[in-house]
Amino acid sequence: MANISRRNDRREKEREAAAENRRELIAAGLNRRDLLKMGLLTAGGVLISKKGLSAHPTTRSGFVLDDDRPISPPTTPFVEDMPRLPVLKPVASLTPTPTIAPNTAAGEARVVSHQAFKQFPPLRYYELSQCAGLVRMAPPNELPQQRIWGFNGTTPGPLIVERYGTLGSPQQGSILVRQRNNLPPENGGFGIPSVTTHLHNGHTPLESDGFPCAFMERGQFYDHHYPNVYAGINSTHPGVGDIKEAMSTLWYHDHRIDHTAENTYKGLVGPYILFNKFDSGDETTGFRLPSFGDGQNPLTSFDIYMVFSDKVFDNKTGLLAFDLFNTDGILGDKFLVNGKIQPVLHVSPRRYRFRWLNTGPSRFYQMFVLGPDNSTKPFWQISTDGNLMERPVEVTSSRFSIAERVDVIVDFTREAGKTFYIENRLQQDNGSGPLGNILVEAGQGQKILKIVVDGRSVVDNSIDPASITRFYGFPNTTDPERIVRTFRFERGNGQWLVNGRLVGGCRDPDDIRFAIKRNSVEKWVLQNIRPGWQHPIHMHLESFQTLTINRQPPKNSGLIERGRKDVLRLEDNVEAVVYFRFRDFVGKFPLHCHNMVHEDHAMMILGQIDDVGDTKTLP
Ligand SMILES: [Cu+2]
Repeated sequence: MANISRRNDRREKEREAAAENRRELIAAGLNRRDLLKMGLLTAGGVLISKKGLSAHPTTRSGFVLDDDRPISPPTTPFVEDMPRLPVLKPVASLTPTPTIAPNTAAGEARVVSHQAFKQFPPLRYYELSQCAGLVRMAPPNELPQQRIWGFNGTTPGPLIVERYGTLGSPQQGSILVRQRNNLPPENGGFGIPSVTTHLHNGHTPLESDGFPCAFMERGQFYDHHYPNVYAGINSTHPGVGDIKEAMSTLWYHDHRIDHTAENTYKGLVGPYILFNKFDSGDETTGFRLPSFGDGQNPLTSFDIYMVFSDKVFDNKTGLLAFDLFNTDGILGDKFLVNGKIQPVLHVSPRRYRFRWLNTGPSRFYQMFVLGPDNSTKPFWQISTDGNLMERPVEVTSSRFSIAERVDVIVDFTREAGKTFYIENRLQQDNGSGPLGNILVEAGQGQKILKIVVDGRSVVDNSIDPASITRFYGFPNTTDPERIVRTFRFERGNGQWLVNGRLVGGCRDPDDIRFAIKRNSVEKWVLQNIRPGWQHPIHMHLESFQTLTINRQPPKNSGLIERGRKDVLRLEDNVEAVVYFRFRDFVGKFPLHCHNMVHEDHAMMILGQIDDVGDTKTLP
């Protein structure tokens, strides 16, 4: 025992020394390129250990053990209430008035004209200021206030709640969100005040999508036009779009090339919900899912957005820490819901809809509802990535990696007086992804949220998910494809590649590597043949459907694996085939890994949609 303890003491000192030295390098403003020149970085992208920069041991399999990440100071769990995210209110007008052509004279950062402004004139305006804010993430006196970057100075940002238009007036859903960059020049160690805001899962004209190279610098603004229309409006389902392409749980976040992990970790994430007359937000109409209400009142609001993130805090200062030199992926040892570490939610004895979003940067979850005596409470999963499945599926857990969303219905009707926990039981020791499917025992995982059923009894007009036999159904996947393309996600030189290359960066013309023909069908083969690494692959503009995984149709009922997603959790030794329709809008977009650290180093490929397309099968 004495031996082990002595060795751990030494490791602890090395870990502290390495962290200290890395802090000094970051404070000196040196980037990876500088370090490579100075010989402090190996060709593999790892800080060399002999200078005391890295306490990383490397295993025989080549994995870097991620045990020199800092350990956060202790915090007391389940003290503070989980915040319900406030709903953003529209503004009556914007100054200057939004224009179709970029208003560069007035400081707009956009360089491409709005392509669907006349077809879907925005009926409501919103404005968000990206700025620094002081927030408390832990109970008082446990961690200092954190200087975050957030939307209107908060993280997560305010909830945008919108509604699709209807037949005959699809423009009813159209909005414009003006983003302003009011970030400070100093970053406190990480983050850059040069941003671009992506609406994740939006079927959005691409000049408003938050292209990773469409930078908005300090002092500038950027008008994002979100028509909020079903895909197919100009093609397969003219006029109103395909209801089977309805989306519900989206989010917005920074997407700056090379710096997305830092900027989102620093706070630039926010939730977005779309309702329609079926998924109506009112439990007395449509599919009769639990009511959204005003999102705040616990006696009328039963549809609750939960933003999960994991973070690590500097052991000495208690301030949020981000390791710029970790390229495997960053794991936090503190778990936050809606900006608070391990909070408490009080509910009434009735059904609730929870919308679960994982903002990473690098952790995968398998969430269970843990009940009294380490029991596991079943619940209903109704969506994947914000898109309702064909029907609800009863499950005992939901797995989701970075940027994936699942909506679930949990029934607390007969649970008055009891206490539950949202518990992650998926074992993950390294930012590269979980190693296999190892689950810990009930009660031995990470308890992230405590739920106490001590709220007042209220009427429940929502319907039992067991009696819902069909939402919209899935769109067909039988129309023939124009082309099959293959994308290999792989590792090289300690960085992350797609088809053998890093993303080229934002040189003109933005390193566009393939072109899709508008209003065509494509099949994509997504490959990850390297053992041990997992990549949540994200595509913009359209949801896809999974046809096969390792040449087999999706397992079990297949609904969860098959159903319209925008992130494919590409596990190791996997080849997946997915089906896409690219409709309605043109422009440039990225395909990338959503482990945000992989994305920044630089597992991304840029393409475009135009009216010609190309025939590159291996772009
Ligand atoms: Cu990845």
